[in-house]
Amino acid sequence: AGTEEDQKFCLQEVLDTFKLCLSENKEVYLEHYVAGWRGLVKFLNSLGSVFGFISKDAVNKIHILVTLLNGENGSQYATVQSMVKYELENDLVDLTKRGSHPESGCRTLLRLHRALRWLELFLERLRTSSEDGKTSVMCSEAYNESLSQFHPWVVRKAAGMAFCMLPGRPAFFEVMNVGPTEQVVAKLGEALPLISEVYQITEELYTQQNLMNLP
Ligand code: 1PZ
Repeated sequence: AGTEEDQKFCLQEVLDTFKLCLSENKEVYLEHYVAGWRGLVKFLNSLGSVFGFISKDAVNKIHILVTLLNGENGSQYATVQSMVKYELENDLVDLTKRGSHPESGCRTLLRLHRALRWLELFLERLRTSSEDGKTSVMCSEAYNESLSQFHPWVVRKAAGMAFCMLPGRPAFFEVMNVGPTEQVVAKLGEALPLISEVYQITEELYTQQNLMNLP
């Protein structure tokens, strides 16, 4: 039997987990945030092994957060808000350079948070693209506008090469596993505001707490 990351992707599932992310008072549940990423990794894996170096990093970060969630102080990690408060109050974050806490929840989540902006930009392009739109172009445009600024040259280069291997829009929509094109577009329209809200809330929290540049 394969691991969870090998199972078949369904966009609906990811949509559902991002729906569950927000509490009534707009806090972000880490458990569901992580589950959302798991779903995305599943999707990436079903696109082929050239994306392995990307999904490997994402899986690694997911595991760091899950370990914290299941650890002895797991209850402090219920939401992104409680995680930030707990780690900052207990000096568990390397703030200016890497030191004794290279795998804090705060810095790990920041990496996924930055990637979430890429996702938002990419999915919005997919949603509004025409039949013959090039996914590789949409993907690299979204990447260049967001995540790339945090990556060294080698990673940007490797990412650019991987993007070229993306399937065309029809095959891409097929892998999303939600039915005909119009339904995929509708689902994307549903998912995007949720992803965007989770992103915005995290962004505001991190900016407020001055955590945007964690090493
Ligand atoms: C559909 C095509 C997927 C394209 C994904 C676009 C993102 C490209 C990112 C390529 C970088 C992967 C290599 C690892 C880089 C890490 O150095 C950085 C920083 O972490 P650090 O080194 O500081 O610990 N990691 C990241 O920036 C997180 C990247 C997560 C990417 C998750 C993508 C999930 C895709 C979902 C597809 C729908």
